[in-house]
Parts: sequence; C-alpha cells; structure tokens
Amino acid sequence: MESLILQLHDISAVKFGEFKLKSGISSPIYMDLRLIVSYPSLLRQISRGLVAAVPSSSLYDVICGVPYTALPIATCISFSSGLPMVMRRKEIKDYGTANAIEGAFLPNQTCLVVEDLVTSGASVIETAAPLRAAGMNVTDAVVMIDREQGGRENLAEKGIVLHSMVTLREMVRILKEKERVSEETQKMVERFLEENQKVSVPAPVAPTAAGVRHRLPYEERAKMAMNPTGKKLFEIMAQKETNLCLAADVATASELLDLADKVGLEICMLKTHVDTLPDFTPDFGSKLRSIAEKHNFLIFEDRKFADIGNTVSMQYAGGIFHILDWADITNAHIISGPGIGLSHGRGLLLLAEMSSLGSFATGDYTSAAVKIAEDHSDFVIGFISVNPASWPSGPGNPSFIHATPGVQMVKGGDALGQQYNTPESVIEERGSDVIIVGRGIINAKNPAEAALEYRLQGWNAYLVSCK
Ligand code: S5P
Repeated sequence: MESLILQLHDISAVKFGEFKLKSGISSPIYMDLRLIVSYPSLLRQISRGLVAAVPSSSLYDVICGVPYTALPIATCISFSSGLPMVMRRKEIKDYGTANAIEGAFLPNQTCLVVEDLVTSGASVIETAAPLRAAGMNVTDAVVMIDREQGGRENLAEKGIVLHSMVTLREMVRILKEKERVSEETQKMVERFLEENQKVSVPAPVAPTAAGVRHRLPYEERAKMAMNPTGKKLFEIMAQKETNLCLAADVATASELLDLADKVGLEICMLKTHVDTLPDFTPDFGSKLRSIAEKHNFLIFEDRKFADIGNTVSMQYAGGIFHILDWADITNAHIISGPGIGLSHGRGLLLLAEMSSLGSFATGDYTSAAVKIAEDHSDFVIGFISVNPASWPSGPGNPSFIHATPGVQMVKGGDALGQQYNTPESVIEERGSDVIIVGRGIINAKNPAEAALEYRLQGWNAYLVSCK
C-alpha cells in the first residue's frame, strides 16, 4: 500500500492546494486518478488491491466500473480475475437499441460496483440504480480511496456495503511519514475531514431518455388512450384505487368464479388461462362477465397468441372457448410479426418482455414490440413488460399501459424459472402500471386479505411515483 501511495504521489495523482469537488465542497487535497491509465503497472497493482479488499470475489457474478475513471480499473480486474464485466452508459440516446447497461448479464445476478474514489457515494448510487433497474442485485461496492466523508453511510442507506483499499486520512499519514508532505498539510487535511464528515448525496435528477418518467395519474392517461378498453382500464384503476390484476390460476372454473367474486373489489383486472380449466362450459364467459360487471373489473384472457393472423383470428373468435365473446383484453407475442389480425374492438397487450429466467424477449425484440404498438395503437393498449424503466425510451407513450407479472411480497422465484419482484419495485423502480399477482394471492390462507394487501402496496407505490 505504501509503495502504491508513493507512486500515486510521484505521478501527481495526489495534489495539495485548494480544489472544488463534484459535491460542491472545497478541499485541500485532490486525487486525479484518471492519470493511472498511463501507468499499466500502477493499474495492475490497484486492480489487485481492489480484489483483495472485498471478502471474496466469488460472491459476484459480474463487475461494473463507475464511468469513466473506474472503467479501465474494472477492465483490469475482469481480465485478471475472470469476472465478467458490464458497462453502464452515462448517456442514453432516445433511439435504436442502446441499453443503459451494456454487456451480457442475467436478472438476479450480483454485480460488484468498482470505483476509484468515494466522497458522498453519489456516483456509486448513480451506477447502482440502472444496474438494479436491469434486474441485477447490487450489494457491494469496492473503492480504492474512501475519503471518509459520508460515502459509506450514504451507500449503506441504499443497501450497499462499501469496501475500501485505503482511507484518505491513512494515505496522508503515509505521505507525511515518508516526508512527502509537511505536518502542517497533514493537519490541514485532517481538520478538513473533521469539518466535512458528512457530504450528502445530491438529489437525483429525473432520468429523461431512459428511466422512470414522472408518472401521469391514471385518470390523465385515460384521456389519452386511443382504445376504449385501454381507456376503461385506466378509469377503473383510478375509480377503484387499484392497480392489481389477479392471475386466477386455480384448478377449476368453479373455483375461479368463486375467487373472482371474493377478490373482485380489490382488482382492476382478472387474468385467466381458460384452457387450463377442466370443467369449462360454454356459459363460463357469461358467468365471469356478470361477476366482472358486479365488481367493475376487466377480464384478461392470457392466451399469448403467436401464430399467423388467419389462425389467430380463428383461435380468438372460435374453437371451444370463444374468447372474443367474453374477454375484454387478450395478449399476443410479436414473434410472427405485426399481422396478428385481432381487430375486433377489444384490447391487446403485446408481450414485450417476460418474467421468466433466460427470456429472449429483450433488447431489439422489446423495441420491436414498442414499434408495433405505436403503429397499432387503436387495438394495442400496452405491454406485458418487466422493466420498462430500463428500456431505451423508458416506459414511453403514457397512453400505453404496462402490466407486469412475477410479483410477490418478497423477491425470489419458483423452481421453473419464474422471477419475482415486489410491488414497490415493479411500480416505483421498474416503471410499470399494473402488478399481476397469481400464487402470491391464490396460495395465501385468505386470498381476499392477501389481495387487499397487494392492492394497498401497489397503490401506495403508484402514489409515490406520481410525486
Ligand atoms: O412473462 C410473463 C407473462 C405472463 S402473462 N410471465 C408470467 O408469469 N405471466 C403470467 O403471469 C403467468 O402465465 C401466470 O399466469 C402469471 C404469474 O403467476 P404467479 O403465480 O407466478 O404470480
């Protein structure tokens, strides 16, 4: 460590004088670690030191350097440790396929944030946000120099543990010991650190191109919706104060009708998989419709159409289930292109993303769903999405609704790749509008009580995100 600090001093990466920091405070010491790119041996030593500063590098699936100074450091760590790296873009263009996070990663992977220097921790927090929005867990950050000015505490508040190679105080002590700075300078730095123990994190600037928009109230969006069913859904949500959709994946039609009546008050929409009901009879649709009218919710048959337009039209209107007769909303994959041919005056949700592990509905595929929706806004009312805040355009056009499955009170998953996020995360961080909850409600001891709890959580998250 001593030799590293002396080398940093040799290349003038540590300067003494009067400097204005990013956080606005003026400091008697300044570190310019951008210089280290010109000194490969230093870069190597720093990378090794950072790896040694975390409890175990095997705890992480990927690493991400805070742009820009820590990018080469993270690259070196990745190269020497074999840990894959992802990159956070600082600017996101509002077109094309630009992602906030570049590189290959999977949701729920744990990402270690790498930084050169921490004062308030704001830069680490700024980098953790899009990583988290992309579905990764960010629990730790490692930094070369901790200025000990509140960064550790600010990061802890955001659930991030800070590991550091050296503190600023320690660094100055070594420089004094090796007669690189005077006692007077050392004292000045120590006094400055005493007086500036807590530098607060500046208030976040609302993301523009990507990230969560400032959410318009559902009633405003009802006025913008092109499709009458989309409009009605927004109106019901505003009137009933609920953004909860029940995924009524129970074993029989009779159980489903019973459950629909019990939780009807709490929901804006009830989602069915009608082809799973062994006791389906032709009057199922009219029975469900009368419960839907009694409690004022919409019916969404989760049919996930995926064939050519002609076949889909037959599957939609005909067959055993006659979905067109009783469902307000259905959904479709975009795999077969825009000609799915469902234009019978109901509402359609496009599957832009899926909640299951390893889903291929990402990146360009998701962007293509957005394009098709824009071109067919008379019938498309929105998307099944998982993290619209991370899309290049963010959640986009407010007349479209985002409905998100994979919701439970705690993060996790099932044995077959389903992945769960909390109502708060789905609405506030991921920018969605509707939480779709299945087993979280139907497997509860008292589904009506559970539905009430999900409704309150989803609604509170919506109110927070409107502010
Ligand atoms: O990507 C998706 C899309 C859908 S519509 N992931 C999903 O889980 N769904 C549906 O949401 C799924 O078919 C199921 O009906 C519901 C989630 O149920 P849960 O029991 O896991 O909450």
